[in-house]
Amino acid sequence: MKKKFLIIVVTALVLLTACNKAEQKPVSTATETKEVIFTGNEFSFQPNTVNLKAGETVKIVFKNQGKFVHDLVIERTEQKTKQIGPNEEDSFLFTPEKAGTYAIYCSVAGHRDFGMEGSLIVE
Ligand SMILES: [Cu+2]
Repeated sequence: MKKKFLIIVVTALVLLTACNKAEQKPVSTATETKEVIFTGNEFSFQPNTVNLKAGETVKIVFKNQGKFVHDLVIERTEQKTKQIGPNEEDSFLFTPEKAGTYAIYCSVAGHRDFGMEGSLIVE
């Protein structure tokens, strides 16, 4: 009787271990790159303030929903989209190294003065 009980316990343990092993198997180590999508028109970005984490790579996507050519530039970095026409989009990967506020703006002449700017707040 005692032996039978022991066999059941051992079988249960073996099954449990097998289950745990299956669960611990890594599904995927690749993490998806977070996308931050900005739309632009005459003359603003939507959204115009976005919070990011230092050291975390994000894909900055800019979609032109206006009638003019626009781009998206991150101040103090070399990073920007191409100047794109209506209904076009462009993107780039951005990894903010340090905490702080990075201005974004459209570099087409006059657009920033008309309000085409915003902020990336890096924590
Ligand atoms: Cu513009």
